[in-house]
Amino acid sequence: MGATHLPSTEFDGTELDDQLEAEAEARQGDPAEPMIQLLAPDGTLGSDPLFSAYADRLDAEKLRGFYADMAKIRRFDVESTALQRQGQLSLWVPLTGQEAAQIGSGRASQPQDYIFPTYREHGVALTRNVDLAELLRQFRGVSNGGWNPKDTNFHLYTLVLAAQTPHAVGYAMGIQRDQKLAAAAAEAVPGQPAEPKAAVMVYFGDGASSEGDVHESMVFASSYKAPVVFFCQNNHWAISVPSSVQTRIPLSNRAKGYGFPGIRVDG
Ligand SMILES: Cc1ncc(C[n+]2csc(CCOP(=O)(O)OP(=O)(O)O)c2C)c(N)n1
Repeated sequence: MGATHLPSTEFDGTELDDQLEAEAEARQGDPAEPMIQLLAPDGTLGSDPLFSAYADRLDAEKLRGFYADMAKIRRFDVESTALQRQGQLSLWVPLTGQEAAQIGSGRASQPQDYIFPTYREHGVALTRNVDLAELLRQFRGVSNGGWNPKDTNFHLYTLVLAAQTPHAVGYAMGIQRDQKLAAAAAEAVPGQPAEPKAAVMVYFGDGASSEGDVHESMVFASSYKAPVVFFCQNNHWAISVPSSVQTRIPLSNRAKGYGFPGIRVDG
């Protein structure tokens, strides 16, 4: 897959990832399970037995880079909202308050990974080097607006709630099959470098979590052990419906029912 020009991201596959999976599995299922929160609202740095190890690997320059991305995308978001109010854009979907979740997760993705966004992942788009002007063209309704997903491995926005989740799982199952073929080919030709492992990340909202598409996707992902991360951004509202109506338990607890790890993070 393409996107080799993307900046190398912050984490690569290490033994920490295996630890993370085991820890996440041990933690889930408890309704009193606290959120993972490294930074308190007053800016105090807390600690977490597992996740602090990831934070410790980020030096000051990388942390400043995260902050710069968050500031940049906030500025872009404010300007885009103004453009919508001026009638220049037919629609704008703000990301205010979701900057950290988006920049953090986007910067954790690898260039070979493939991202399926909703319509609100402008911060993730920034981390994947999508031309932000293209986002504006799409929301202006320019008929040839949009970007070529192959350039950045960042899919076009999907406005039909949850429709991207089965696409993402299908894509992940495709990666799984390609990698099996590549591994067999590499075995046949000694010395051939192995393809880097790739995964899919799919975003959706708390409201979309009630759609059948999400349920079906999670069943398929689990049954086939597809390399996919379901990234639910719970901003507490689906237009006028509060998240308390979508679920009686923390959404991350649902993962256990499907048979894969789920963690709840303060975004
Ligand atoms: C299949 C479908 N049903 C309804 C809508 C109308 N709609 C647009 S956004 C939205 C709420 C989505 O809430 P959530 O999934 O929490 O995401 P958020 O917009 O809060 O990021 C709805 C119902 C839609 N776009 N697609």
